[in-house]
Amino acid sequence: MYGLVNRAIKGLVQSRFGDAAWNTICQRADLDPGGFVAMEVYDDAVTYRLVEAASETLELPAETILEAFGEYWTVYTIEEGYGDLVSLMGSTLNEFLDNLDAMHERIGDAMPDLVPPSFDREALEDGSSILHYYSKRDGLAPMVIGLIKGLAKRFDTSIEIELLDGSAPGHQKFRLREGASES
Ligand code: 1DX
Repeated sequence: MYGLVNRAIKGLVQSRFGDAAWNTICQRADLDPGGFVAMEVYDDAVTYRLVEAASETLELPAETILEAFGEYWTVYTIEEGYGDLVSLMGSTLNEFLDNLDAMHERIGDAMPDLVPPSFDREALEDGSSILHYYSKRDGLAPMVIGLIKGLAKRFDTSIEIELLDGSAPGHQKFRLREGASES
């Protein structure tokens, strides 16, 4: 993944747990604590190692870290200058979700090594949605939960999100209920 992802993990850890925690995590993951270049591509294994080392160091489940990271990403990328693109892609949560693939296409035009996930939102009659998530990467569903929660905050709405069973390789489904009480 592009280094921007690993930089964001660094930002999350340093802001919540401080420099010492970050240095310990890098040591455990056998990585240079100095950092990552945003537009350089790193092996996905680097990111997975960071999450694993953070989980061990902070004594938190990897899922908790991934979810916190997803939520942080929605704030971090705006700070890093991608806010205009985000604004362009929608003014409501559902509109934004419906435009996520277009957004990744736009980013991919400039960043040819991007391996973006794909999302497809199915609106149900009762007003809830099924969000289909397709990815070449394993184990990142908790991060998607955080991403959606972060987006809900950004669009000033509340959301209930639940991972549904019956996933196929590379395909997971979530149920979204907007306007549900904050979870
Ligand atoms: F709900 O792969 C809201 O490297 C969402 O399954 C979900 O393959 C917002 F550094 C610049 C750069 C660069 C901008 F300049 C990426 F190169 C991308 C900014 C997306 C904002 C995907 C990051 C692939 C890197 C992937 C989880 C889970 C998608 C991470 C979240 C908006 C982003 O992102 C999976 C890669 C950006 C950039 C956004 C992503 C790669 C998302 C979302 N993805 C790089």
